Amino acid sequence: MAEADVNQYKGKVKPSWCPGCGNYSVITALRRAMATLNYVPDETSIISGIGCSSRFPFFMSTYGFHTIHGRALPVAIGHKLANPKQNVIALGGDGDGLSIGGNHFIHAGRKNPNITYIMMDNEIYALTKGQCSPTSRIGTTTKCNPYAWTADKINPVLLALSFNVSFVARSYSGDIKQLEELITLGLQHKGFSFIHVISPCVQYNKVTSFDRIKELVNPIPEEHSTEDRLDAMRLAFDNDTLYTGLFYSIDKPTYEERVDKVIEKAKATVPNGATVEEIMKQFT
Ligand SMILES: Cc1ncc(C[n+]2csc(CCOP(=O)(O)OP(=O)(O)O)c2C)c(N)n1
Ligand code: SF4
Ligand SMILES: [Mg+2]
Repeated sequence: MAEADVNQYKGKVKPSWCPGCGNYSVITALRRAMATLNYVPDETSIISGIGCSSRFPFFMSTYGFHTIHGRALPVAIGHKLANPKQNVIALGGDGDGLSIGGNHFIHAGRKNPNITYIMMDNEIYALTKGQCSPTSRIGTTTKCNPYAWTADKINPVLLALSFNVSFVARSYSGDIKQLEELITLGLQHKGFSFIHVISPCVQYNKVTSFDRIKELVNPIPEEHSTEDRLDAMRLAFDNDTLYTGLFYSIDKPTYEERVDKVIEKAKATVPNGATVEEIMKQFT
């Protein structure tokens, strides 16, 4: 089948991120991945929280939902359950997904809904002009923390691996080709696919710049088995190297499959046309 036209995914609103923002690479890579997989805009929903990165749905021609801060994942999961044929992509920033939405990230991963989650990590709250986030490095100074940030950073890849997310990858905005490949794989994965993207903010985070990240990134060694969770954790744990590529990918039942099984079981015990009272009798 011929590859779809990438331009069909462009929304009516042009991206309004600052020139040089890492998020431009993410939107380009996602549109290309969707074209490769022949995604139909009407059959795709992009659901975000709040933040610079979360403005994303406005810039796409798909269905979109710009929810509230930290709530992209529960809305995306509900949407997928109600409409399982829809391609559902949740996305947002490090603040959105690890501060206020941190709880949802953990519980979404455990359930394994068949959705993709892209976290654009600039190690800062950018929309609100530069407060430190859960991925800011200890000692970071910003206008809001003029002396030093005092907490250790969260490692999103290690966190996802700790609760057995079924697909875990990392890339960065300076490598669109790799980003596109990983997003394509993530979209094809059956289950929760988490793609952590180091996506520098050129305005409010001078520490995590493209140049600095370029020095730290390295592809995951070829001998790594993507079914080996412990080895994936060891690679993610390395603080001197930011490994990029596919850390982990396994097959396990999705949330929709698990819920369907429960519905089937319940239906089998209830005669057709039973009243609520008759159903309740089973439990008394
Ligand atoms: C309930 C709630 N709390 C706080 C805010 C303020 N707020 C908006 S965006 C944001 C953080 C954005 O950081 P991140 O999610 O990393 O996105 P970025 O702008 O860096 O892409 C905060 C704290 C809000 N909009 N709603
Ligand atoms: S403030 Fe930072 S994250 Fe927001 S659009 Fe500008 S460069 Fe991107
Ligand atoms: Mg951020």
